[in-house]
Amino acid sequence: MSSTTESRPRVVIVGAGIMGCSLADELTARGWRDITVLEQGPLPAPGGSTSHAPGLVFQTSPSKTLTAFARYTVEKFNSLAVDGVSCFDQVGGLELATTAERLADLHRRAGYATSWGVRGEIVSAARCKELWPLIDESVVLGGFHTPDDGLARAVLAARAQQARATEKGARFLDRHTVTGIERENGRVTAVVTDRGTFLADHVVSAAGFWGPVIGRMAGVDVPLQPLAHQYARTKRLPELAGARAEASKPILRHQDRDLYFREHHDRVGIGSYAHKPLPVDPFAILPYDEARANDMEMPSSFPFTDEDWAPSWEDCRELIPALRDTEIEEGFNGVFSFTPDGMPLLGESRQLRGFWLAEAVWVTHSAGVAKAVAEWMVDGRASIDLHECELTRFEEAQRSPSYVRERGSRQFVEVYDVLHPLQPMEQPRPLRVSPFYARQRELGARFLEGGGWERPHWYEANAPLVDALAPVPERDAWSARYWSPIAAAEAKATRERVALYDMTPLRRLEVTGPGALGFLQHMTSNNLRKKPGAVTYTLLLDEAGGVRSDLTVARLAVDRFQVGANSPADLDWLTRHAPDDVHVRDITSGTCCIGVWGPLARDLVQPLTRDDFSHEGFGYFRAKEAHVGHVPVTAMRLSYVGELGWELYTSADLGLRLWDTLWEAGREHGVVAAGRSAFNSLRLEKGYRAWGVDMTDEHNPYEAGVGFAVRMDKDGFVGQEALREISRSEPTRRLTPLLLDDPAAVVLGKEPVHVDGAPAGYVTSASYGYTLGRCVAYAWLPVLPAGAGVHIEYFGEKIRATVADEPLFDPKMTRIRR
Ligand code: FAD
Ligand code: THG
Repeated sequence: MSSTTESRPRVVIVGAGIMGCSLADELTARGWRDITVLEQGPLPAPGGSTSHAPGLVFQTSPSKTLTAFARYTVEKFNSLAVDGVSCFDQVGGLELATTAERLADLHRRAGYATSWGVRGEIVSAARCKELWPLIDESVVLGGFHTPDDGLARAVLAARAQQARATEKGARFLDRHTVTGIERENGRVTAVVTDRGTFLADHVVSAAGFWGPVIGRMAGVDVPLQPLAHQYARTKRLPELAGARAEASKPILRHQDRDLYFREHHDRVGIGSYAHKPLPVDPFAILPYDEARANDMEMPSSFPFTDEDWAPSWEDCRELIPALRDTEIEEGFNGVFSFTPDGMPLLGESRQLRGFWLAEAVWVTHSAGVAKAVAEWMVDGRASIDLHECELTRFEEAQRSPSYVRERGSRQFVEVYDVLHPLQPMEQPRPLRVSPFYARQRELGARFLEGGGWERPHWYEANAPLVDALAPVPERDAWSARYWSPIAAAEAKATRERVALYDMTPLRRLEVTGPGALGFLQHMTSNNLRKKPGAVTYTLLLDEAGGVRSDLTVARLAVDRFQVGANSPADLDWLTRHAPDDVHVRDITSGTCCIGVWGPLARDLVQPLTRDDFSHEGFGYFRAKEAHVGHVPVTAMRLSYVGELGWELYTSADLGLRLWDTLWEAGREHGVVAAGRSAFNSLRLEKGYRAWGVDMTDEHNPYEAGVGFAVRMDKDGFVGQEALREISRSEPTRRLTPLLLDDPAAVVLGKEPVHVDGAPAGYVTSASYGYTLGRCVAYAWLPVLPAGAGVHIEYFGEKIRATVADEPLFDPKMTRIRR
């Protein structure tokens, strides 16, 4: 890029649905002018998903980021109007419960709303009837009312934003079909259409469910699956006769039957997720055809299939008896995008620089997404945490067409299900397994899934150990899911004897080359200029000082480092910044890792090796290449569970041998295999943060409690300038350790925390601390002194907790450093 284009980059956006229009507006609002939006269909309703979206906006989601997107959409659309008609109709939202399980879940959703700042309250069946007089309240147990939700007028909002962007210099060209993306040296250079070529420094695919088609032109995977979803309108209802407003009652969800409702004057509009998944091939959809413009269906609209609708229609009539006297007047099977994890696909592609995605975005989140992507493009970073949405979050194994199709379809099915936070998808499994998988199965591992990996949560083989425990408090049915008292036994065995943990899914990067040290020094916050053999805990910060990740960096040789990382985004971030004399490689697949931790770890490992594993010969946070039995390992003396021991790495082919060697030698020490459930408990007792849960790039290291890993006296690292400013001011919030007062109480994460009776923050992660005999919860809260009392809201109940001093366990580190 020449410097002139750098200051005034040329941007081409593909697609003028709600996403493309919002993005053009947010980019021009930030001073970028040279914006061209190419759209194959005719504006203002070009025929994508936006053209007929009924526009329901329920803001509340388990995801803080999605909720923030939705809040911004509501705020923005409320301020936009076309010809005096507002782009948002704030009729409120109402979610109904017809089962006890759903009612409990609504309490949980009310908790999310409070945590993320959305107004809402649980209401009685009678109040539901008041809000929606047509429902039969005898089938309803209660509801969740959110007065600030409502209806987005999606086409109007697209037009309004198009107009604003046009005023500031953007141009919108409809009836331009994109047919190719040109590139040179790994960068995008131009977009080809049936009516000419458009040079571009940045191209954003906002093509909705056509994303994979545009992606293929660019050589970029776009892991989304389009599915059809039924939407229908009834005939006029006498009960609604005379309605002057388009809608006056809250948008309504009946999730127990996978249905939602809105008014269209005196008709009712109904959407259903109850039918079987109806996947659509985005490559098979006919392009807009000018010659047939008048008789052509919109490409995103398929004929209504009555047989898929029939069962739902019965459910509608049960809830709203007035529907028994009417019929569906019109309906269609409308297509939109689903991703393997239900989250949008945002960000610049790793495969092609300058090629961005803003895909799989609901109308609900559109303005918030547009703002975040525009910030990202213009400033290099968004002001809110996007890690759940980043395109780079998927592993190689999660991008195959069959994975995307299976998971996408499953997302459709589960859209309104009551989902436990730990509940894994059932298919396709198993996908990735460690070399110890066979042994884990023999030991009765209960697996959950993460990043495609099978991860033992606990081992049934350890059940006999439960008898020797002090009684573990009984749990409510919800927190007892995906949990077993066996985790307590595994935690105890780790604290008292020794345990093997499968750490294979922990992401490992190798950074090599003459520039490796200088590069890592520049990219991270701690000092890595140490002799080979040193391991350092350090942070990846962004320019604003936000925590992008926390890493361990082992200097294995002068020019060779092994990095323990978090998400695939870390690989992307490092690769993106690496100079030519530095090579960054993900070595996770093909290698494996066992954590051997507990007071007897040394007794277990030392006899297996001629290398010195004594405290003097192998100090804390040191690394060594050694042999354990027949197996060459890289050993690192550190422990996320806060006990003496090592992470032992080897190649995958030798993994099983390593496991068996340790297992055999461990018998006399009472070794156990231990799972993630115990692991999470132990690390919280130790106060070790989990990146992505406890802290993200929204937080600086000081408030997150990892300021000890920042060396301000070091010469120049990313984020240092910003931290100079930040380190001078007093923090206003802090990642705060809490202990629940009642030894039998538990919370799970994301619950709101009340201080002096008012919501003040939210829990990040929580687990019962088996050593402490209390549930540990970390929460983002205003700065509070140790001993302060707070309340955590769990299913509508207020549970007492107390701010603690950290670390809660072994503050003098006597267990690790010996
Ligand atoms: P689109 O609106 O599909 O826009 C993409 C544009 O790209 C299209 O106009 C297309 O013509 C253009 N394009 C594609 N290929 C090319 C090419 N090669 N060259 C040029 N242009 C191209 N969301 C909610 O938030 N609330 C709801 O209540 C809701 N209900 C829904 C109900 C139905 C029946 C459907 C179908 C969807 C619903 N959605 C809802 C989802 C929502 O409509 C979509 O997620 C959203 O509209 C997607 O917007 P978009 O701009 O990303 O995509
Ligand atoms: N092992 C390895 N790499 C990792 C992790 C791991 N990288 C990602 C993630 N986990 C990083 N998180 C932590 C958190 C805490 C510690 C290590 C990795 C830790 N902290 C000590 C403490 O805070 O007292 C020591 C810090 C220090 O001495 O600087 O051990 O699990 N390989």
